Amino acid sequence: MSNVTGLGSEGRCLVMGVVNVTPDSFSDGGLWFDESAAVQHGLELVRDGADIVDVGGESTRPGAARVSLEEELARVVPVIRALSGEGVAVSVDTMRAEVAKAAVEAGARLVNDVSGGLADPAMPRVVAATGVPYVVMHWRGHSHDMDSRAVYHDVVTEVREELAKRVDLVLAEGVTEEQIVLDPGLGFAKNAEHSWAVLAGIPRLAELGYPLLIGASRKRFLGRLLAAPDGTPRPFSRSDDATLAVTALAAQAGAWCVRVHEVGPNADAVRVAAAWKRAES
Ligand code: PMM
Repeated sequence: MSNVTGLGSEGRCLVMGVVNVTPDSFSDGGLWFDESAAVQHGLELVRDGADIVDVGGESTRPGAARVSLEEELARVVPVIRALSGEGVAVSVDTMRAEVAKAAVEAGARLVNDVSGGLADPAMPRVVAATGVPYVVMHWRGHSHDMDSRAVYHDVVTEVREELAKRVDLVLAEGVTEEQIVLDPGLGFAKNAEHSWAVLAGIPRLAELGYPLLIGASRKRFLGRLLAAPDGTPRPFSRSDDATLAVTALAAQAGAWCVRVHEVGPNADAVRVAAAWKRAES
């Protein structure tokens, strides 16, 4: 899928490394909260093989409260400006149109909106005006109560239908087909069973005709799978190998990009998947 504006496919699944400039994100909250630490971490992710660095200033961990617009801008814009200045392809992880606009002005080359335009109705129009790729994620509501929305009859069908509706809406607001990347939103209003079903459903989601981004890294459904015999979930700090397995399988299933915290091994995994696929053809 090399049709996404300005970001080629390199003949393999791309790797998006995560820099959360937050005090409270699920797995790395507080680690890169300082501006220069965040920039250094972003550069390290690129050295490890990241194609894109995703900079976010608002935690979406389950139960998280929102930050103010001013706080979010102050967290992400300087980091995006510095990384972009170093030639890094930066994406901004935000649900706010004003942050997306400021981020693109600071050099961001992709807008990653976990709400798919639902949290801020101005977002699709603003992204349309920028012309940068737009990640439209499946989302049913803010983090404080998203778990209560994890109710489905047939999760893949419903995620697909709800994403298709978002696509119609963002297209109507002026976003072009070439800008759109879809993401099923693992863990967002989805329990572990739903997240596995969504991964198995990648081929059906790909039928929508847009590149797919998959964000499994360190999520709760991996910790649940790897729980101790007494049922205690595996901590996120020890679920990177499971993330890697998802990356290899998602790449094999046709994902356009994976969003991960630990870039190096995942960058290797997507190369393995690409070599395997090349050998098949
Ligand atoms: N997950 C998180 C944050 N942003 N963006 C996209 N497109 N897809 C995701 O799955 C996603 C995201 C939450 O993870 P983190 O708090 O560990 O970064």
